[in-house]
Amino acid sequence: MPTTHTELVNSPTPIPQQPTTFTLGIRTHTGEAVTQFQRFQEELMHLIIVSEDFQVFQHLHPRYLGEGQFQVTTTLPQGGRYTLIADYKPAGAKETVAMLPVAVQGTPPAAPAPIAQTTQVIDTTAVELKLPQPLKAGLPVAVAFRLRDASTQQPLPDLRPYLGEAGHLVILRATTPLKPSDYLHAHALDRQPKETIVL
Ligand SMILES: [Cu+2]
Repeated sequence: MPTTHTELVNSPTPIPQQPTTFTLGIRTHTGEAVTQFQRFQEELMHLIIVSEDFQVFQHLHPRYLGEGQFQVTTTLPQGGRYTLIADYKPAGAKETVAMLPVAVQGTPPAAPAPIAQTTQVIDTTAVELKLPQPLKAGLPVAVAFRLRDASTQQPLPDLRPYLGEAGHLVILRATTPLKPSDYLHAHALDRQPKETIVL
C-alpha cells in the first residue's frame, strides 16, 4: 500500500496538439498535503505519460509548486486513453508509483503492428536490443542496448550520463488499465555510458 494518495487536482480534458497543464496533488491518507520529497535521478518527480496503444510516450519532470502540488504543461499528439505514471519519493518513505487515467478528446488513429525487429533507428542512432532467451518470469535479466551511428555503424563518440545515469529503461506491460506493478524503471549497471548499455 502506498503511504500517499495522488490525484489530478485540475482534471483537465486535453485536446490533441494543444498544450495541457496537469496539476498533481500528493496527500497523506488523512488528507494533509505531503510537502517533503526526496530528489532521485536528479528530480523530485518523474512523470511518464503513455497512450493506451503505446504509440505516445513522454517522460517529463513536473515543477514543484509547494503544498504537495506538482505541475507540468505538455502537448499530446492524438486522442484516446492515456495513463499518467507519477513516480516520486516522499521524504522518509519508499518510492511511490501512482497511475492516473486521462482521456484526450477524439479517437487515436489505428496503431501500427508491434515492432518485431530488435534494431530500431531513432533520428541518427541505431539501437539494438539484446535480450537473453528464454525470458523467465521472476528471474533477474540483463537487458542490453547497443548504440551505433545509423549511417556509419560506428559507436557513438559523445555519450554522456543523463539524469545521473548512463541509461534509463522503462518497461510497461501491455495491459489496460495499467497498475503500478505493470511499470518497471531500471538504470544502467555502469555509471559511464559506452557502446553497449546494460541494465
Ligand atoms: Cu525522469
